[in-house]
Amino acid sequence: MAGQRIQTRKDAIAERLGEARERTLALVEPLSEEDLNRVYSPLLSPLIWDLGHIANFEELWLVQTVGEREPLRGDLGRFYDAIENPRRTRGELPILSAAEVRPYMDGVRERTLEVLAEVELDETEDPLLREGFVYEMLLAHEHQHNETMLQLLQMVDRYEAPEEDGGPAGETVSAGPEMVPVAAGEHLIGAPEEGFAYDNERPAHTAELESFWIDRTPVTNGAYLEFMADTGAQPPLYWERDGEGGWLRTAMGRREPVDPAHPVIHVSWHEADAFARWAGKRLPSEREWEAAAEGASGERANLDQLGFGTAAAGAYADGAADSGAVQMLGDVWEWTASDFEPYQGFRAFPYPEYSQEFFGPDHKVLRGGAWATRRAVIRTSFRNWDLPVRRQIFAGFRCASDDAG
Ligand code: AVJ
Ligand code: FE
Repeated sequence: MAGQRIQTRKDAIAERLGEARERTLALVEPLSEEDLNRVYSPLLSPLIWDLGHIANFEELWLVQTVGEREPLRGDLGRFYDAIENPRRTRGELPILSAAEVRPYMDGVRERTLEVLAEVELDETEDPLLREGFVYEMLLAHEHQHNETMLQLLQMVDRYEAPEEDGGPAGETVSAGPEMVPVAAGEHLIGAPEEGFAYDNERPAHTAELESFWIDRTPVTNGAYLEFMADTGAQPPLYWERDGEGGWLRTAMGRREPVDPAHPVIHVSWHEADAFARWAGKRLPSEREWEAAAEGASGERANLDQLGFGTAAAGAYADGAADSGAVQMLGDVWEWTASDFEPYQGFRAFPYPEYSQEFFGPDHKVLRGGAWATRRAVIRTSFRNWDLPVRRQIFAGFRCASDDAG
């Protein structure tokens, strides 16, 4: 019986690894070799680097560490180390070419599946293997790199998005108050000990919060246009004048009128913070955000790259949090007021370069995931972070307030 159960777990892991790879390859399928190698921005790696890095990270953890085997291609690892090689230098590294990277990805995957067949996932004290932790980490890693790839794909002219079912186009838009209240009291923050989560989500703890109000939906393009008109603020990334006083979105080489009903996206933390103050509000702390997100549905949310864009603010109301806030998960990452700091009792696991290297006042926390985030990555305790000047990430925001405003 136990053998049967383990086999099922291993089959499920193998299937999910396959599905993750299918999506990665689908995203780059329309691109030429030249597109894959092209450096579009010093802020983003060429796509070819992401592909090699995904496979090299898999080799490091699932073949070398778990399987105690030698790497296929010697010291390749040093060029795919994200900390050693900042994004602006990745276009110049002697990494695998478009012709070499696919066989390398396939070769690593073959060995990953060999090791998976041998490994003990249940009757083990090894925290890396228990409940398949390292496999969950690898799945999340490939999924998360899809999102960095999508950031770059926003700059690719006439990029043809892969056809996916179940996009947000047909979702109805709910009406409701501008803000919803969250009662004072203790709220559970962070991820429990069981199940996969990143080290930065642990340990779980309670936070005593004052009562506060939070916007029911993410801030819209329409509201952001008012803010721009009133203050002279810059437009979000990928907006251009249409020549008649309006604005166009130009991501992926398209030119579409900005939809005032959709959440604003591709704004920096500084811009989000300035908007909140202009509106007489503030950004929520990350703990307030998590409290307001309790009960939000990850199933009824615009995630997983399905529609290749946002849904209108107020959509997916049946996925609302207990607070009544909608779209806490999906559509746009939401900037919070908080610096990325460890929770009290934090322990780096399994490697300090995922979170620990980034703790401190330089990075702000984002919550909730975006349309470009794979569904399996996100949960209400998930913490993302970036520099407050960053605009190429899929980030918007919603405001909070101490009173009803
Ligand atoms: C959590 C999105 C900030 O992209 O730098 C990918 C995720 N870490 N490979 C990043 C990550 C290692 C990370 N973020
Ligand atoms: Fe990575």
